[in-house]
Amino acid sequence: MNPKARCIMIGGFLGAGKTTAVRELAHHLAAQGIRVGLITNDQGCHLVDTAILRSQGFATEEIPGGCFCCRFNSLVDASKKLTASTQPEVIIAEPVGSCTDLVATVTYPLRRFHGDHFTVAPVSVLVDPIRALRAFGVEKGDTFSDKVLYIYFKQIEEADVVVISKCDLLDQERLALLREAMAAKYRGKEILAVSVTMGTNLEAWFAHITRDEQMARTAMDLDYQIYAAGEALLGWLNCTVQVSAITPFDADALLQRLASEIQQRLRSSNAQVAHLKMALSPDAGFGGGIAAVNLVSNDVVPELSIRLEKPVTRGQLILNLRAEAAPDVLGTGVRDGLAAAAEAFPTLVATLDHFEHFRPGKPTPTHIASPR
Ligand SMILES: Nc1nc2c(ncn2[C@@H]2O[C@H](COP(=O)(O)OP(=O)(O)OP(=O)(O)O)[C@@H](O)[C@H]2O)c(=O)[nH]1
Ligand SMILES: [Mg+2]
Repeated sequence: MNPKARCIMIGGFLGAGKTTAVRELAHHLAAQGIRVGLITNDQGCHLVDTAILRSQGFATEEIPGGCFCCRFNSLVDASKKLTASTQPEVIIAEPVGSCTDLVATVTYPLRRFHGDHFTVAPVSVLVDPIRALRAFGVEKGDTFSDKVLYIYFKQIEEADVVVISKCDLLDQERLALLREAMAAKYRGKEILAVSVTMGTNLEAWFAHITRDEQMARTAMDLDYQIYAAGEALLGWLNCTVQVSAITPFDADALLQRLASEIQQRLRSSNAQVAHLKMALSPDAGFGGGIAAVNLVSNDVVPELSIRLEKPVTRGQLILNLRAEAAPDVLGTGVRDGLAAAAEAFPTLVATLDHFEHFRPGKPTPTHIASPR
């Protein structure tokens, strides 16, 4: 048996489908009897992704309070913690979706300084196809400002393998146009198109990242001033809400209603949503399971990605919102949206618990190294 754990990094912009893919890959490996450990990451704390992955029964460590590059030592510590608890043969790590320069600041130092403990897989960067059609100028529609798009395009540039996710959302013609635009900007780059929810083309991608090693290459040029300015345009909000009711309520319906209420308010404030995600876990005594809802842009209907399908009387809701907007705008949208949604459920009491909203700080990586 190989004593080294394989570290698989699945990156990509906010809402690209990383957690959904991590979940699927983890199940795929577990089904073959391979021990898996997961690591989530965020600028704040109280993460929907962690709640979702833990609800699937996977050993999951989270690194809050900064991206992997700025919290490199925490990433190594989290991996060691997983090793001590579950001895995973594969560790799948999901970096925060506003992070780039992962190869120079994370995978290269991981190989160089911790190569005795880890092998490093090619880095995948997931790309939401609807967002990409707009960002690459193939189709018209809402997108982010140039400095945010700078991060978006740099993420794709540093990918070992670019993965167009959610390909079920496009017909062949639009997918071909997107591939053409991407291939023109990133010549020679390996581009796959997959759908995790439909199970399309996953085998080739999973085989690549579970078998091959990351190839050494020169570091990507990155202007940290523009990167920091792009991150600073994003508003971040993480909160937890205690919900309880005398009359049992439908958790799925509550999440959908809340997402719509917040969406309406953000839209009227011109906030460009990158990802609004929520998870509701019923308190112990009501069985396992979790409900989750996602919204990845202003002009789609919120998607109930995990259904609970049973009435709840008490539980904890985690809400994570990232948008191009001032944090105060997000704060008002969430507070007012929560009050409006709660009113629609008789006897429901929703109490805000943890609440943080901010703009991500300037990225200051632990290691800045030149991969060779
Ligand atoms: N149609 C479709 N939707 C998908 C697919 N994969 C993921 N999604 C949806 O995309 C949304 C975002 O998915 P996540 O996996 O949470 O995205 P993420 O990249 O982890 O998001 P952040 O961690 O916030 O950056 C959810 O509504 C998912 O259900 C897919 O293959 N097809
Ligand atoms: Mg995620």
